[in-house]
Amino acid sequence: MECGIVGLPGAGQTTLFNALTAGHASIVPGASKPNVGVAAVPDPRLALVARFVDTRKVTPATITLVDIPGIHACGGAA
Ligand SMILES: Nc1nc2c(ncn2[C@@H]2O[C@H](COP(=O)(O)OP(=O)(O)OP(=O)(O)O)[C@@H](O)[C@H]2O)c(=O)[nH]1
Ligand SMILES: [Mg+2]
Repeated sequence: MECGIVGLPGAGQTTLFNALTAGHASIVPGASKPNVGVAAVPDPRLALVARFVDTRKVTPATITLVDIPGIHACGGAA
């Protein structure tokens, strides 16, 4: 699954991105390029299921996050 983090400039998208991905993307105002990272999705049920299902590999779920540079608000309705 891929998920975009969208918000107004300076709203905190990159801060949230770093927190979720344990990343170190630069906190620079007015960034022009998106950051892409992967966040683990911990699920305590996975280990329990793996005990009962015969499998060679157990792979936790992940989610790909895209930190989108701040989008300026549009003007009001015409
Ligand atoms: N007080 C407070 N400050 C925050 C919070 N989240 C982010 N900041 C601060 O707000 C500033 C901008 O944070 P960024 O994460 O770079 O914001 P951004 O939305 O990615 O900014 P752009 O990519 O330039 O649009 C930084 O100085 C952060 O430390 C929050 O939840 N509370
Ligand atoms: Mg940012």
